[in-house]
Amino acid sequence: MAPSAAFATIAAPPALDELCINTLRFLAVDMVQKANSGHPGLPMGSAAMAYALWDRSLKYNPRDPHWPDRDRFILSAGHGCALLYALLHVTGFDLPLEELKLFRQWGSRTPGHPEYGKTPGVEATTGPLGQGLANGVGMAIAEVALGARFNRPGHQIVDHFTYVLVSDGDLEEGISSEAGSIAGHQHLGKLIVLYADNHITIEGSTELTFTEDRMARFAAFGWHVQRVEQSNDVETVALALENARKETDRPSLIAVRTHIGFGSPHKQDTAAAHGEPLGVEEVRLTKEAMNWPVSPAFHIPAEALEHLRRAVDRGGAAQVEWESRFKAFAQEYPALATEFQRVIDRDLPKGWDTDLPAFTPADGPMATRVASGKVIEILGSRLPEMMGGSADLAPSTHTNIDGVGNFEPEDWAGRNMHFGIRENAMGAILNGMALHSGLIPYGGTFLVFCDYMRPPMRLAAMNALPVIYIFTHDSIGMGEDGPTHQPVEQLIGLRSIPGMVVLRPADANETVAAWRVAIGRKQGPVALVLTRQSLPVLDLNLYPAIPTGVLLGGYILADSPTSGRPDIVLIATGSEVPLALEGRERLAAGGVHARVVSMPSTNLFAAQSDDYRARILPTDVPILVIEAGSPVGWQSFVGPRIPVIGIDTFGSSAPGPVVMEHYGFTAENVCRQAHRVLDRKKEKAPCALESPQTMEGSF
Ligand SMILES: Cc1ncc(C[n+]2csc(CCOP(=O)(O)OP(=O)(O)O)c2C)c(N)n1
Repeated sequence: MAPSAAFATIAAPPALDELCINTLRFLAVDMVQKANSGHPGLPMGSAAMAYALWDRSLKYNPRDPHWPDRDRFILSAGHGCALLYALLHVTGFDLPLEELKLFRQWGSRTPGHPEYGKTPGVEATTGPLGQGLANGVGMAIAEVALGARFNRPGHQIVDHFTYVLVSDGDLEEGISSEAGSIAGHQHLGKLIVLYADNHITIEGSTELTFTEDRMARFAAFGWHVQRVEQSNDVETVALALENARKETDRPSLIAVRTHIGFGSPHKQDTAAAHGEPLGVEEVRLTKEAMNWPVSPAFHIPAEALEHLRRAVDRGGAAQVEWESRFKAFAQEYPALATEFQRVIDRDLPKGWDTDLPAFTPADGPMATRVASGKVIEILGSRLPEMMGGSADLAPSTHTNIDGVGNFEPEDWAGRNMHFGIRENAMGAILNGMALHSGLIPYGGTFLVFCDYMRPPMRLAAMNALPVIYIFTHDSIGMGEDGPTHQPVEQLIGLRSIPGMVVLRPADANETVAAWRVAIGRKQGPVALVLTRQSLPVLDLNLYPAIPTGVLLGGYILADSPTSGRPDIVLIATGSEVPLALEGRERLAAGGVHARVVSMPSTNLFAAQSDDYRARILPTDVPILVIEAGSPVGWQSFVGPRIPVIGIDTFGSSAPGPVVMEHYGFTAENVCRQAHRVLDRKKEKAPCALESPQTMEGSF
């Protein structure tokens, strides 16, 4: 599809092109040299192709970096960010030259790798190689999904391209195959990837490690592939981009034979140009060789700036043109236009969470994954922006929404996504969808496999992206599949990601409340950690605190029978809450008054006032924690000497209840350990009629 008329550009004469490209090159060189840190090589080699894109076809408005129908540009090779900052400055984004001079310095808007939210025009935080490419796939998915939902005959209000610039490292990372395969399968024709094919990585030539035919590989994924041999030939790159845009049925890869450190007499085409400043002398020699003034640094020729800054008028006109089209759309489809604005702003419709189900014990024991599936059904029907799926585990993770169809090339309006067994790409695609805006993305797998998507989860948290993860089979209680599938250290791993909210609900009703948190959180990811095994439904008549308590992260589920101070507080999460309740009964029979605190989210609880936390966990009352996961982390959270019934080894293959019992997750052991906490000298505690058979857990 060709760019809209309002976006047609007039090519500069070749000499002016070269001046503009060298402006970008030397701004990057000077930034890295001044910071004495950074990566000059990729910017020097890729400046021409980036210029060809930004000057000839990229649809963006430097004065409004958030305009919904702009083209997206992601620098997946984030280490080359000096190039991106140079582009943003010269084209007129709010990034003054002063900021370029503060590259990589404390408090600047030009950090060492692009950070979403810090620099206007940066569409994604990049640096961990491969992630940006998969983010681009997510953005391209968001574009077609929103187009399918909102576009009407004669009204193409969602109609933009997603461009990604990748390096060898991006394509070496496995995620590029995961994401490339999905993009090809989905026929994402408006995804265009420029590949800086410079044959160099940090350790030397790509001949060392990377010798497959990359073009054939992407062609096999179903991509349209092109090669450009002369990276500095702006017209050829522009033509390849034009061809790529015309190819609407397949994503495009354009491999451009670039030269790392282009122009540097001693460092071009060597790994030395990759990750360190050229050096004062080499900068001088490079500038002389390319007929560029050696000083002052950060030189921007007036003609180049004048030409590049035309982006402001051009982008402004493109936006105005879109806005007038949107107005016409709004006149014909007012409700749809209001809805479009709502989802782009990630506002929730009124009443989205009214009358969510209240489960009763009469519903029978229910796994929290099953309860979650029921909530997804309801929320999915109320929130058409909910879109997601699973990494080939939907029947287990209960992530599908009935009746909304599959997202597939024949039906981009479908909302059930099949990511295939590609967790890393799934996470990064969800990030891309969230970065695009207009959708509430979610993805599911077994909790143990969240390790496969840790890199994108970390980025989601860093970027405060509203992505929802549904992790089922949440403990050794999942049973027969054994230690490879039984998560132990994953819970603390997730909780330790700054900005990630983890919720491990104790029953179906806590699951409803957990979903309320997840959908209501507009900034930052939420991980829902759910059981495979059935759990009793907690009676809301007996435990009325559940719906509001979950929102606070931890709350008193059942207090000591006397209104006074409890003898002990039992903190439990998820499937261990029923054990704590039963343990409390047994303790009561022995005259010990226990309070049960359900703590579905340590993250949310930690965010409450000191006052609230002290009310729930009085500082002078002993505590026992019960959680079928690694005990690491609890002590720093509740106190250094607090005992935990947890697991400090891997699980075992056997039916879930057997495994749980062997690792000490029984009401009897809860009772016994509570007695030990209260009176370590006591030999026998009145917790069971027979002598205990269980192991004690990592007490
Ligand atoms: C996941 C990940 N692993 C390792 C790195 C460290 N690293 C940064 S750039 C790079 C490779 C450089 O080669 P290439 O991608 O070809 O970039 P170029 O040399 O062209 O700048 C590596 C290993 C990283 N940023 N991300």
